[in-house]
Amino acid sequence: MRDATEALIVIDIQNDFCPGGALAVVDGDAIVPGVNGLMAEFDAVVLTQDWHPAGHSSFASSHPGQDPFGMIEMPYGTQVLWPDHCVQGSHGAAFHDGLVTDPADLVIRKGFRPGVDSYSAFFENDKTTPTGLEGYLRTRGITRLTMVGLATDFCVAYSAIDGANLGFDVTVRRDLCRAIDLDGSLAAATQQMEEAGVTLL
Ligand code: VGL
Ligand code: ZN
Repeated sequence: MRDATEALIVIDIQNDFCPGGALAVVDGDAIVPGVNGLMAEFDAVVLTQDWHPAGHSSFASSHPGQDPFGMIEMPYGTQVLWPDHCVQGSHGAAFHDGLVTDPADLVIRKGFRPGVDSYSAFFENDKTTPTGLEGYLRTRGITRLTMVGLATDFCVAYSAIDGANLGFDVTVRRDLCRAIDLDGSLAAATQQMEEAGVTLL
């Protein structure tokens, strides 16, 4: 059988990132039909799922006196504090109902360690703890990645930059992503993706 070479990486299309969810991204659900339609064009489809234990250290509620969207210093660097979201097993952590999941070869969960957040599909926010996705892709002979999903300026951007730095040929379909855009985070993430050599379509 021909080796797979090109994977579609579908980032965090979960209820909590869609309208009505705990950390809703404006129009987050609007990308679902387009993402579904793209799956058949790829040798491999990987879904990522933000998957936090209750009381996760990225939740503002875990830090007395802190509000969502504030910042704190963690041992691994500055961390944005989020509303409680994508708690393991909750409806919010489930994939959006309209997302077709049967074609996925792999679902990679991230953010399950209580003390460290994980935006990227490749590394946790300490930038050293791997999720295992790199090994999966390499052992399947995959060299090219197309990324879509939520949110453009956090999990998509971190995944795209790490992928490019690992030597994958990475394209982000911005029409099939939506952003949180916290204090200019979308512009900053766009610039960092460009600098990392990510192709932005
Ligand atoms: C995400 C913030 C917190 C994302 C996940 O999927 O972009 N953002 N957890
Ligand atoms: Zn999260």
